[in-house]
Amino acid sequence: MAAIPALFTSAPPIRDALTTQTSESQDETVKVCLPFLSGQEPGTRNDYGIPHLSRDRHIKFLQTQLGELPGAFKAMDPGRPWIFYWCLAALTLLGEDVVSYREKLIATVRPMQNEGGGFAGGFGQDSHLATTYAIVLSLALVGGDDAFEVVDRKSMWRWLGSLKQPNGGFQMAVGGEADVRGAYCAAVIISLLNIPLDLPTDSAAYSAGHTDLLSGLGEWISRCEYLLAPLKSCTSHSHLRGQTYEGGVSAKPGTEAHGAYAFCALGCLSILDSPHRAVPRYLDVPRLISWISSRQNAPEGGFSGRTNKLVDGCYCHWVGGCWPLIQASLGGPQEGPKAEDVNNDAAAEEAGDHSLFSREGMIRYILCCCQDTSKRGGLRDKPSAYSDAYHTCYVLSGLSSVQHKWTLNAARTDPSVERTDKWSVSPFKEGGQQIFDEEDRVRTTHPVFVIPQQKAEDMLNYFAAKSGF
Ligand code: FPP
Ligand code: K
Ligand code: ZN
Repeated sequence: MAAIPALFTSAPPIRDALTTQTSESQDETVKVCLPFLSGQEPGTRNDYGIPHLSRDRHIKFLQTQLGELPGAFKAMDPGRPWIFYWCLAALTLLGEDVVSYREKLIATVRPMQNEGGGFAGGFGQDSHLATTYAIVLSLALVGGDDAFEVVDRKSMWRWLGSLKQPNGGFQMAVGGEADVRGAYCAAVIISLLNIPLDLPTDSAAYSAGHTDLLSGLGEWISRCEYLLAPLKSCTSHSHLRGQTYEGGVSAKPGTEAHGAYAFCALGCLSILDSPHRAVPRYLDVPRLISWISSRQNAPEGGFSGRTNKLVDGCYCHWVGGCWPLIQASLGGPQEGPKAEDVNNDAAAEEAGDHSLFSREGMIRYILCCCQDTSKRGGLRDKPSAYSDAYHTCYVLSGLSSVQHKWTLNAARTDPSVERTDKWSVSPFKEGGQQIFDEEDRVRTTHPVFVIPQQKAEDMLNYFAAKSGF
């Protein structure tokens, strides 16, 4: 067995001597993770000291999470649509066919759609952007015309118009808060369902001078780049950006930067236009890279969501999933690796690893620390936490993103009509050396839509064939 690099088996060499509650939680986290990273926990490991993916256990865990759900009308739990998405997306990543859930999903989500547009978390509740996003993605995952036809696109268009704010952003629900989640969810929904962009004339945003659903959204996002007010006055930066203190993205202007919002901002911008155009137009990319890079920890190898907080498996997606979008923002359209080179270790070694983060660290954190290898199965935040559907979905999405390389092949030519670019994906071999076994590879998931590329295209193509409603 190859030795596990000391970076992942020892405490950090440089320490801040000041003890605080923050440093104590950090020390505790390292203590909890080290036995898992250094192979002291029981279980089979590969030649690199990494446990295998407990695929069957995770599949059973997800089936239980989905199966336990009560019948269509019984529960009023606003979080149910999320469970559908998390479980269906995670099962798909693990290689399961989720088409068999189609009828059950259709029957369950149909009554959640409101006449006024959008979906609520339960029958009789108000529509919410997060719920609607989770349901639209779930329908895309099970696929098929019957699933697509559940959505009433005309009332969806009216409802989205009522969420669009005079400042360009989106409220999560009518009269609710506007934040970057809303911007991303709305952009995904508008794009996948091919919602006509013309704003309904009774929209408050229309009265404020906006003409379409997506106008002013990039500018609104640029105002979420974390801002430290006192620095703003002493800079010559453009008024759009201000002087960013950390370089991350916050939920809404003036609040703390968090990884989940960085992903939402990058995802939304990559829908507004090709990432190499939209991202640098609205965000300060070097500072964002600096902030995102600072999220990865050693020895844990995973990512934290914000400065001075702990690693958590779900950030393997929210932060880890930023990298393909950052890479595309920097490199612009290019050819993907040639098929013959991908499977040729010497060629992969020569091509090198130009990743801006440690793929090895991320893989180690996921497979060593995030798997519940007991009978329960599922993936988790960290070894001291229980597995759940949310972490199972996002840890596996992160695993997929680190095991593959996404390339932006061709940018859209007319951003006012096209809402996607051409992407391709290939297996990633770290400098020709793959530290996980091939049997532990999961399926690919689109870097913007976070469902398989084919599933996103099926939905896009279905609705692209409809002009108007
Ligand atoms: C802090 O939680 C977490 C947040 C401030 C962000 C939560 C948002 C998401 C997970 C993404 C939502 C995205 C969509 C598409 C709806 P915490 O304080 O418990 O965790 P922390 O200590 O790791 O920051
Ligand atoms: K957390
Ligand atoms: Zn988490």
